[in-house]
Amino acid sequence: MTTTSPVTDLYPSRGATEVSTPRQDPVVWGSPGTPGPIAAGELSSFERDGFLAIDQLIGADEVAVYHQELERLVNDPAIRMDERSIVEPKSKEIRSVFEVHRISEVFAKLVRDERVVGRARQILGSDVYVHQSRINVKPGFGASGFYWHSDFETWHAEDGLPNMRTVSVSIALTENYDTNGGLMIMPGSHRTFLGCAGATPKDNYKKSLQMQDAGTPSDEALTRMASEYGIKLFTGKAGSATWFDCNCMHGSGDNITPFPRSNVFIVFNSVENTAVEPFSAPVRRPEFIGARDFTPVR
Ligand SMILES: O=C(O)CCC(=O)C(=O)O
Ligand SMILES: [Fe+2]
Repeated sequence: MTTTSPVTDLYPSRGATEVSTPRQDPVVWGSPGTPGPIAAGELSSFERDGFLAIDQLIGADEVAVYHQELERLVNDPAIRMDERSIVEPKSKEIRSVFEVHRISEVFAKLVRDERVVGRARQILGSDVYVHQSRINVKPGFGASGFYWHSDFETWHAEDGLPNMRTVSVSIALTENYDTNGGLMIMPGSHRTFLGCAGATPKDNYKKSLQMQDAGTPSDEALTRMASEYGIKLFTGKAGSATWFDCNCMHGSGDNITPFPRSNVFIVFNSVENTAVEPFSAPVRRPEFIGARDFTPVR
């Protein structure tokens, strides 16, 4: 069965050719004066660059709690068997665990933390719910990277998010060095949407979670964008965080160091931008990857 959305598709993708569309949406949806944990100057740099780095979002004692919880999840045989766990194709180690805010009360509390959800509300200018959460474990000695992509390209094409009103935070639970597969973003790339060439296969998500294929930009587009925007690597101690807009072109390399790079990602979407049917995919992805419960975080 083909499901397509009746809502206007502002961002065509997965057609015969790759196509660029200027961003049709604001980056910061909240009004500048609205109080919150983000300072006015930081909000305008987020708007310009598409990201905001925070040196210390959570303290060392809190990091210990969250890191211990990550270890517990990764070592729990029941979690390994769960469809929400994705394993590395080669080493069979856990690569990601999705929906950690539902699996774990510890991570649920992190989502509700005002330092976290408060920033998301401020950027998106409304109440927010969690579209996706995951831990990306990236253990040492060969964990594979995440190829270049815009999250919004997938969330629009495969999950049916209509507008760019979604923001992610990546919180470091181990130090992110310049060597262990840290997040890389092309600053300013969030202002242009790159619609990717090629139809979405059914069950695409199963493959794409291990290795991205459909929704992948061409070498030519990446060369053009990297030349225009440059590439910024995010490093920081455990407890640091990177907020980034849903349409940033980003990715990360393999981790061949002995030092794990383990981060928790939380994706907040505005309650005024709830998912409709996928814009360019035959079926919806499972709810543990693209939520259909739009209950606001309180
Ligand atoms: O963990 C990373 O380095 C990047 C992950 C990412 O881009 C994603 O989960 O969508
Ligand atoms: Fe991503």
